[in-house]
Amino acid sequence: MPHILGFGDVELQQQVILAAGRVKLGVNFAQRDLFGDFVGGAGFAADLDENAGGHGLTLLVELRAGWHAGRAGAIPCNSLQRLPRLVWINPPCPVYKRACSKRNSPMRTALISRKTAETDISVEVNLDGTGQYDNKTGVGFFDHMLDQLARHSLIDMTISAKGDYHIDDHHTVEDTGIALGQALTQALGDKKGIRRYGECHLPMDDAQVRCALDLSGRPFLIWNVDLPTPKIGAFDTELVREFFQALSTHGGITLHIDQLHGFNSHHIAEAAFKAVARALRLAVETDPRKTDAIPSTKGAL
Ligand SMILES: [Mn+2]
Repeated sequence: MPHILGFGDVELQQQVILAAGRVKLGVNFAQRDLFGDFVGGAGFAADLDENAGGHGLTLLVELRAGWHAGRAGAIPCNSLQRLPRLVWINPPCPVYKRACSKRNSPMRTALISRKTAETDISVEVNLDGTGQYDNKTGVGFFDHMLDQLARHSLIDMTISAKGDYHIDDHHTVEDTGIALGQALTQALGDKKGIRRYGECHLPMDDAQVRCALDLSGRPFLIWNVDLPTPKIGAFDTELVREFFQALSTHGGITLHIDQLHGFNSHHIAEAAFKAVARALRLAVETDPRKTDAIPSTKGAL
């Protein structure tokens, strides 16, 4: 299936169906073929997830055109390219996790839609991607940095944001960090089999920035970086720290970023994003020596 939508929460399934207004769902929790009478509308076709077995709460819906489900239900979608391959609308329920753990390679993807009075943001990630990106936040230098983050983490990233630019770029940058952190948290799920830790010393011309991070679930930012100019083009340099603070908090990341050298603000900021990207790449990757366990003696992260 080229484009699928996964969710494991009956209440949300009903929201999607009501909002779409095009499909009917017959649910019988005791039967394996409980989704047999899911009737496709103009844009929908449905299939039973064969891996769900008798659990009955995992449904994969193939989206053929026009719609995908966001947090508030189904919303119009511009093109097939914008459709997520897999969406977890909310953190997977235990039954959904059980169903996923049966797969040979569970999809580590997420979509977050976050709307406030200040910003309207959607973030899609695929941790097992190739570093493809399409980032449009309305803040030019920030897009350049997000592109670096995707390219060098190999996490596919599609971010679209609209913010209250008439004030400044602060809310847009901070809230994008929040949404991206939430997406990482959701895509990582229970963190089974990941390496957990990552680090990188990244040079860029005059700048060298070191990142050491732990996907610990315990947010903590160490920010030992001095950007010598208040602006990079039109961008307020203090927002770099704001972004990483939000990413750390909502991604549950112990995130240490230290500048070792550098006098050019653009180079220092870019080296920071690239260092975090390379460290993230290591940390989210599967450890082939221990694929079946959560990397903690506590048994949870
Ligand atoms: Mn650059």
